[in-house]
Amino acid sequence: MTDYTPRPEDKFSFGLWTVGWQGVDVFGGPSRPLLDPVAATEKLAELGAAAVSFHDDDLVPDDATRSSTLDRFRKALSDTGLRAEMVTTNLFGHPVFKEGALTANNRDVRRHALRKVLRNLDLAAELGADTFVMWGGREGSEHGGGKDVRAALDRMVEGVDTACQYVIDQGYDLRFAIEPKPNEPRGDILLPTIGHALAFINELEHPEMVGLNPEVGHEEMAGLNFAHGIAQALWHGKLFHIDLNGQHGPRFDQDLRFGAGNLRGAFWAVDAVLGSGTDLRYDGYVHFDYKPPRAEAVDGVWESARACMRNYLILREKVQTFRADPDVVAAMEAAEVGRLAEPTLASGESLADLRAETVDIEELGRRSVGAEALDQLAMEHLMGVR
Ligand SMILES: [Mn+2]
Repeated sequence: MTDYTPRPEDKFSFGLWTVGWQGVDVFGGPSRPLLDPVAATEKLAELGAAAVSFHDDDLVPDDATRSSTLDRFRKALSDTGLRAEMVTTNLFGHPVFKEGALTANNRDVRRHALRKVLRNLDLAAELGADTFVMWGGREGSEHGGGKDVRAALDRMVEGVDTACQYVIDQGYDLRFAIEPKPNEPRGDILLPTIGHALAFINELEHPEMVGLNPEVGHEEMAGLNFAHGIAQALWHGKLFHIDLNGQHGPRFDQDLRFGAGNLRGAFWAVDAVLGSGTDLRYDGYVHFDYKPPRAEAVDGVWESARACMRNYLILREKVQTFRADPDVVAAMEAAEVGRLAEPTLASGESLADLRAETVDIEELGRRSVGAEALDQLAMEHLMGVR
């Protein structure tokens, strides 16, 4: 048992736009004052974060203040010891992107989007970020006939390939991470899930440079299992980054603090991040992308940021205690969980041997699988009675 105080080695990271969200939603204007990115960085450091991330427009919204803001931000990073580990480009806020950015029907818009990405790659490299996230919030449509999906995917490939080639040519040490989302703000967004994005990467010129940045709420909005999704991304070697937050099932993007919403899903998400008992784990930054609820004042913003990290640390302890519990080890054994790692065919075994074997399928049909007993142990760890 610890006091769940975040440490630099926990590698917690926050988007500046998370704590900086002023509460503007479709029904109302800002409920909180503008937060200076430098003040946000200093406060996140005080709370125990190790890094921050940002969209170009969060940090440097205009050219007039760009250079002085960057000077202040670099000093804040150096004073606090925080890193800017991830950078992403806002290709959704300005009305110019209302019909898409890299996949807008209008070619001038696409060219502007690409220029904005290239400029931001220079900034990401200059600040020493490892990861460049691409979330195509406006890449989609509300209509059937208004968007040629095949051509849009061609333009998306062109955009990502161009960015990859630029990184290679400049000698930057950056990887790209695509962030899937099914809808919101567009009625339907391209690359809506982890699976769609994984398949898309295969069509790129440099697939080795491109992975995923899956977000809890985005997968759960589509009714999907986040832990399964990131386990598959890890299996493909594509979990380059992660966005943790909370969501209550398929509805609007709630962006709750991590652990709120689907707590059981959060338990299994942390288990998957830690490798689910295997060596295939995620060791990058534990990045939170959430929105402190609009009803909260500034004190509630910092409480929610603190809670994201605290909930992760509590769940990490719960998962580790669960995996180490001798009753769990026995229940896993009874459920034959480990046996799935055994190939179905023995080494050198012929298909004739396989086909010659007979089993009592009625007996196999009656066997105990023990999954409920195992799951109940997990629930009891999560509920704190074990
Ligand atoms: Mn996100």
